[in-house]
Amino acid sequence: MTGPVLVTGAAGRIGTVLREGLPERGWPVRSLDVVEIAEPRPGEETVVADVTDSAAMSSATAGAAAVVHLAGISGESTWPAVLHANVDGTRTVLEAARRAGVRRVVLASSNHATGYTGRPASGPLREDDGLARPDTHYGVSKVAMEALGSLYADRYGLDVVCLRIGTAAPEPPTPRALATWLSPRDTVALVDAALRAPSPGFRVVWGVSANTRGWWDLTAARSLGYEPQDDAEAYAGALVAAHGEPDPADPVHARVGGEFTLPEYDAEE
Ligand code: 15L
Repeated sequence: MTGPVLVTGAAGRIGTVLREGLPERGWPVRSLDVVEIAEPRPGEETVVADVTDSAAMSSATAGAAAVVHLAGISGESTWPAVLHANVDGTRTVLEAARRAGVRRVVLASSNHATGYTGRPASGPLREDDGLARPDTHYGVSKVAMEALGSLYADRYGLDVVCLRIGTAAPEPPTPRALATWLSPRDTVALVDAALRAPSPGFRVVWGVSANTRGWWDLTAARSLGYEPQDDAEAYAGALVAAHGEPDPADPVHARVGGEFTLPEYDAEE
Protein backbone atom coordinates (compact mmCIF):
# COMPACT_ATOMS: atom_id res chain seq x y z
CA MET A 1 0.00 0.00 0.00
CA THR A 2 1.35 3.42 -0.87
CA GLY A 3 0.55 6.88 0.36
CA PRO A 4 -0.19 8.17 3.83
CA VAL A 5 -3.20 7.43 6.00
CA LEU A 6 -5.31 10.58 6.23
CA VAL A 7 -6.37 11.04 9.86
CA THR A 8 -9.17 13.60 10.34
CA GLY A 9 -9.57 15.22 13.74
CA ALA A 10 -5.87 14.53 14.21
CA ALA A 11 -5.38 17.19 16.89
CA GLY A 12 -7.97 15.54 19.15
CA ARG A 13 -7.57 12.98 21.91
CA ILE A 14 -7.62 9.86 19.73
CA GLY A 15 -5.90 11.61 16.81
CA THR A 16 -2.96 12.53 19.01
CA VAL A 17 -2.56 8.87 20.02
CA LEU A 18 -2.70 7.73 16.39
CA ARG A 19 -0.25 10.36 15.15
CA GLU A 20 2.34 8.69 17.31
CA GLY A 21 1.23 5.06 17.10
CA LEU A 22 0.43 4.57 13.42
CA PRO A 23 3.89 5.57 12.12
CA GLU A 24 5.40 3.10 14.63
CA ARG A 25 3.35 0.41 12.89
CA GLY A 26 4.53 1.47 9.44
CA TRP A 27 1.73 3.85 8.44
CA PRO A 28 2.84 7.32 7.34
CA VAL A 29 0.26 9.85 8.48
CA ARG A 30 -1.33 12.93 6.91
CA SER A 31 -2.91 14.76 9.85
CA LEU A 32 -5.94 16.96 9.22
CA ASP A 33 -7.75 19.19 11.67
CA VAL A 34 -9.46 22.59 11.79
CA VAL A 35 -6.61 23.76 13.99
CA GLU A 36 -2.90 23.72 13.23
CA ILE A 37 -1.20 20.46 14.30
CA ALA A 38 1.23 21.38 17.07
CA GLU A 39 4.73 19.97 16.66
CA PRO A 40 4.36 17.72 13.62
CA ARG A 41 6.49 14.60 13.76
CA PRO A 42 9.23 13.86 11.24
CA GLY A 43 7.62 12.69 8.00
CA GLU A 44 4.12 13.75 9.10
CA GLU A 45 2.08 15.74 6.59
CA THR A 46 -0.36 18.27 8.03
CA VAL A 47 -3.48 19.90 6.61
CA VAL A 48 -5.72 22.57 8.15
CA ALA A 49 -9.23 21.96 6.82
CA ASP A 50 -12.83 21.37 7.83
CA VAL A 51 -14.23 17.94 6.94
CA THR A 52 -17.46 19.54 5.69
CA ASP A 53 -15.51 21.43 2.99
CA SER A 54 -15.67 19.14 -0.03
CA ALA A 55 -13.03 20.97 -2.08
CA ALA A 56 -10.57 20.82 0.82
CA MET A 57 -11.37 17.16 1.40
CA SER A 58 -10.77 16.35 -2.27
CA SER A 59 -7.23 17.69 -2.00
CA ALA A 60 -6.70 16.10 1.42
CA THR A 61 -7.67 12.61 0.24
CA ALA A 62 -5.59 12.75 -2.97
CA GLY A 63 -2.97 10.01 -2.92
CA ALA A 64 -4.01 8.68 0.51
CA ALA A 65 -3.83 4.94 1.15
CA ALA A 66 -6.77 5.06 3.57
CA VAL A 67 -8.75 7.46 5.74
CA VAL A 68 -9.30 7.28 9.49
CA HIS A 69 -12.18 9.66 10.19
CA LEU A 70 -12.26 10.95 13.75
CA ALA A 71 -13.29 14.58 13.21
CA GLY A 72 -16.57 15.90 14.54
CA ILE A 73 -18.37 16.84 17.72
CA SER A 74 -17.42 14.27 20.34
CA GLY A 75 -20.30 14.76 22.78
CA GLU A 76 -23.85 16.07 22.87
CA SER A 77 -24.75 19.32 21.13
CA THR A 78 -27.62 20.97 19.28
CA TRP A 79 -29.13 19.10 16.35
CA PRO A 80 -27.97 21.58 13.67
CA ALA A 81 -24.41 21.47 14.98
CA VAL A 82 -24.31 17.66 15.17
CA LEU A 83 -25.99 17.28 11.79
CA HIS A 84 -23.46 19.55 10.11
CA ALA A 85 -20.24 18.40 11.76
CA ASN A 86 -20.94 14.71 12.16
CA VAL A 87 -23.43 13.68 9.48
CA ASP A 88 -22.52 16.10 6.66
CA GLY A 89 -18.88 15.75 7.69
CA THR A 90 -18.89 11.96 7.42
CA ARG A 91 -20.69 12.05 4.09
CA THR A 92 -18.19 14.57 2.73
CA VAL A 93 -15.25 12.44 3.88
CA LEU A 94 -16.68 9.26 2.31
CA GLU A 95 -17.49 11.04 -0.93
CA ALA A 96 -14.02 12.59 -1.13
CA ALA A 97 -12.46 9.17 -0.48
CA ARG A 98 -14.56 7.58 -3.20
CA ARG A 99 -13.69 10.27 -5.75
CA ALA A 100 -10.00 10.07 -4.89
CA GLY A 101 -9.99 6.28 -5.30
CA VAL A 102 -9.24 5.63 -1.62
CA ARG A 103 -10.50 2.11 -1.01
CA ARG A 104 -10.58 1.97 2.79
CA VAL A 105 -12.17 4.19 5.40
CA VAL A 106 -12.16 3.62 9.16
CA LEU A 107 -14.96 5.51 10.92
CA ALA A 108 -14.95 6.49 14.60
CA SER A 109 -18.42 5.43 15.68
CA SER A 110 -19.36 5.24 19.34
CA ASN A 111 -21.03 3.11 21.99
CA HIS A 112 -23.57 5.97 22.14
CA ALA A 113 -25.11 4.62 18.91
CA THR A 114 -26.54 2.00 21.29
CA GLY A 115 -26.47 3.94 24.57
CA TYR A 116 -30.04 3.13 25.66
CA THR A 117 -29.25 -0.58 25.64
CA GLY A 118 -29.57 -1.94 29.17
CA ARG A 119 -26.36 -2.92 30.86
CA PRO A 120 -26.18 -6.68 30.23
CA ALA A 121 -26.89 -8.89 33.22
CA SER A 122 -25.02 -11.75 31.59
CA GLY A 123 -23.09 -12.42 28.43
CA PRO A 124 -21.44 -9.84 26.20
CA LEU A 125 -23.43 -7.74 23.72
CA ARG A 126 -22.72 -8.29 20.05
CA GLU A 127 -22.66 -5.51 17.45
CA ASP A 128 -25.80 -6.92 15.85
CA ASP A 129 -27.80 -7.48 19.05
CA GLY A 130 -31.02 -5.59 18.44
CA LEU A 131 -31.68 -2.20 16.93
CA ALA A 132 -29.59 0.93 17.16
CA ARG A 133 -30.52 2.69 20.41
CA PRO A 134 -28.88 6.10 20.28
CA ASP A 135 -28.90 8.06 23.52
CA THR A 136 -28.39 11.61 22.17
CA HIS A 137 -28.21 13.67 18.95
CA TYR A 138 -24.56 12.62 19.04
CA GLY A 139 -25.60 8.95 19.21
CA VAL A 140 -27.96 9.44 16.26
CA SER A 141 -25.07 10.94 14.27
CA LYS A 142 -23.05 7.77 14.93
CA VAL A 143 -25.93 5.59 13.72
CA ALA A 144 -26.01 7.79 10.60
CA MET A 145 -22.25 7.45 10.25
CA GLU A 146 -22.58 3.65 10.23
CA ALA A 147 -25.43 3.88 7.71
CA LEU A 148 -23.34 6.11 5.43
CA GLY A 149 -20.47 3.65 5.72
CA SER A 150 -22.77 0.80 4.75
CA LEU A 151 -24.01 2.78 1.74
CA TYR A 152 -20.50 3.50 0.48
CA ALA A 153 -19.46 -0.13 0.97
CA ASP A 154 -22.48 -1.57 -0.83
CA ARG A 155 -22.83 1.03 -3.56
CA TYR A 156 -19.19 1.80 -4.31
CA GLY A 157 -17.31 -1.21 -2.95
CA LEU A 158 -15.26 0.65 -0.35
CA ASP A 159 -13.98 -1.24 2.68
CA VAL A 160 -15.53 0.61 5.63
CA VAL A 161 -14.80 -0.41 9.20
CA CYS A 162 -16.82 1.33 11.93
CA LEU A 163 -15.33 1.28 15.41
CA ARG A 164 -17.89 1.68 18.20
CA ILE A 165 -15.46 3.23 20.61
CA GLY A 166 -16.07 3.04 24.35
CA THR A 167 -14.07 5.41 26.59
CA ALA A 168 -10.77 6.24 24.90
CA ALA A 169 -8.55 7.70 27.60
CA PRO A 170 -5.09 7.24 29.10
CA GLU A 171 -6.71 5.54 32.13
CA PRO A 172 -10.33 4.61 32.93
CA PRO A 173 -11.71 7.86 34.40
CA THR A 174 -14.86 6.52 36.13
CA PRO A 175 -16.28 3.22 37.47
CA ARG A 176 -18.34 2.93 34.24
CA ALA A 177 -15.09 2.92 32.28
CA LEU A 178 -14.09 -0.34 34.00
CA ALA A 179 -16.38 -1.79 31.30
CA THR A 180 -15.93 0.75 28.50
CA TRP A 181 -12.22 1.69 28.52
CA LEU A 182 -10.12 1.67 25.34
CA SER A 183 -6.47 2.21 26.21
CA PRO A 184 -4.15 4.26 24.00
CA ARG A 185 -2.12 1.24 22.92
CA ASP A 186 -5.27 -0.76 22.16
CA THR A 187 -6.58 2.24 20.18
CA VAL A 188 -3.53 1.99 17.92
CA ALA A 189 -3.83 -1.80 17.70
CA LEU A 190 -7.52 -1.58 16.75
CA VAL A 191 -7.05 1.07 14.05
CA ASP A 192 -4.01 -0.81 12.71
CA ALA A 193 -6.13 -3.99 12.46
CA ALA A 194 -8.94 -2.08 10.73
CA LEU A 195 -6.44 -0.71 8.20
CA ARG A 196 -4.68 -4.03 7.63
CA ALA A 197 -7.50 -6.64 7.57
CA PRO A 198 -7.78 -8.16 4.10
CA SER A 199 -11.02 -7.12 2.31
CA PRO A 200 -13.22 -6.52 5.37
CA GLY A 201 -16.09 -5.02 3.34
CA PHE A 202 -18.49 -3.26 5.73
CA ARG A 203 -17.88 -4.03 9.39
CA VAL A 204 -19.05 -2.65 12.72
CA VAL A 205 -16.93 -3.68 15.71
CA TRP A 206 -16.70 -2.66 19.37
CA GLY A 207 -13.68 -0.57 20.30
CA VAL A 208 -12.74 -1.46 23.86
CA SER A 209 -9.83 -3.07 25.68
CA ALA A 210 -9.98 -6.62 27.07
CA ASN A 211 -11.81 -5.40 30.18
CA THR A 212 -12.72 -8.04 32.76
CA ARG A 213 -16.00 -6.15 33.36
CA GLY A 214 -16.55 -5.43 29.65
CA TRP A 215 -20.08 -5.55 28.18
CA TRP A 216 -19.19 -5.96 24.55
CA ASP A 217 -18.20 -9.03 22.55
CA LEU A 218 -14.80 -8.57 20.91
CA THR A 219 -15.11 -11.56 18.56
CA ALA A 220 -15.76 -9.38 15.50
CA ALA A 221 -12.92 -6.98 16.34
CA ARG A 222 -10.55 -9.89 16.97
CA SER A 223 -11.52 -11.37 13.60
CA LEU A 224 -10.02 -8.25 12.00
CA GLY A 225 -6.74 -9.03 13.79
CA TYR A 226 -7.25 -6.85 16.89
CA GLU A 227 -5.45 -8.24 19.93
CA PRO A 228 -6.16 -6.03 22.95
CA GLN A 229 -3.42 -5.90 25.58
CA ASP A 230 -5.03 -3.87 28.35
CA ASP A 231 -7.70 -4.49 30.98
CA ALA A 232 -9.32 -1.69 33.01
CA GLU A 233 -9.41 -4.06 36.00
CA ALA A 234 -5.89 -2.92 36.84
CA TYR A 235 -7.52 0.38 37.93
CA ALA A 236 -10.56 -1.14 39.69
CA GLY A 237 -9.14 -1.01 43.22
CA ALA A 238 -8.49 2.73 43.10
CA LEU A 239 -11.76 3.59 41.30
CA VAL A 240 -13.93 1.49 43.59
CA ALA A 241 -12.16 2.87 46.67
CA ALA A 242 -12.90 6.41 45.45
CA HIS A 243 -16.45 5.94 44.10
CA GLY A 244 -17.77 2.60 45.37
CA GLU A 245 -18.83 -0.34 43.21
CA PRO A 246 -21.00 0.65 40.20
CA ASP A 247 -24.62 0.37 41.42
CA PRO A 248 -26.96 -1.03 38.72
CA ALA A 249 -29.84 0.88 40.38
CA ASP A 250 -28.01 4.16 39.65
CA PRO A 251 -29.29 5.46 36.26
CA VAL A 252 -25.70 6.09 35.17
CA HIS A 253 -25.03 2.37 35.43
CA ALA A 254 -28.39 1.04 34.21
CA ARG A 255 -27.66 1.61 30.53
CA VAL A 256 -24.47 1.25 28.55
CA GLY A 257 -24.48 4.93 27.49
CA GLY A 258 -24.01 5.99 31.12
CA GLU A 259 -24.52 9.69 31.82
CA PHE A 260 -25.45 10.34 28.17
CA THR A 261 -28.82 8.68 28.95
CA LEU A 262 -29.64 11.04 31.84
CA PRO A 263 -32.36 13.72 31.46
CA GLU A 264 -29.82 16.52 31.99
CA TYR A 265 -28.04 15.42 28.82
CA ASP A 266 -30.93 16.82 26.76
CA ALA A 267 -29.47 19.32 24.33
CA GLU A 268 -31.59 22.35 23.54
CA GLU A 269 -33.07 22.52 20.04
C1 15L B 1 -17.92 8.94 23.34
O1 15L B 1 -18.34 8.59 22.24
C2 15L B 1 -17.46 10.34 23.57
O2 15L B 1 -16.83 10.91 22.43
C3 15L B 1 -16.55 10.46 24.76
O3 15L B 1 -16.46 11.81 25.11
C4 15L B 1 -17.01 9.61 25.95
O4 15L B 1 -18.15 10.15 26.49
C5 15L B 1 -17.23 8.18 25.52
O5 15L B 1 -18.05 8.09 24.40
C6 15L B 1 -17.82 7.29 26.64
O6 15L B 1 -18.87 6.67 26.43
O7 15L B 1 -17.20 7.22 27.68
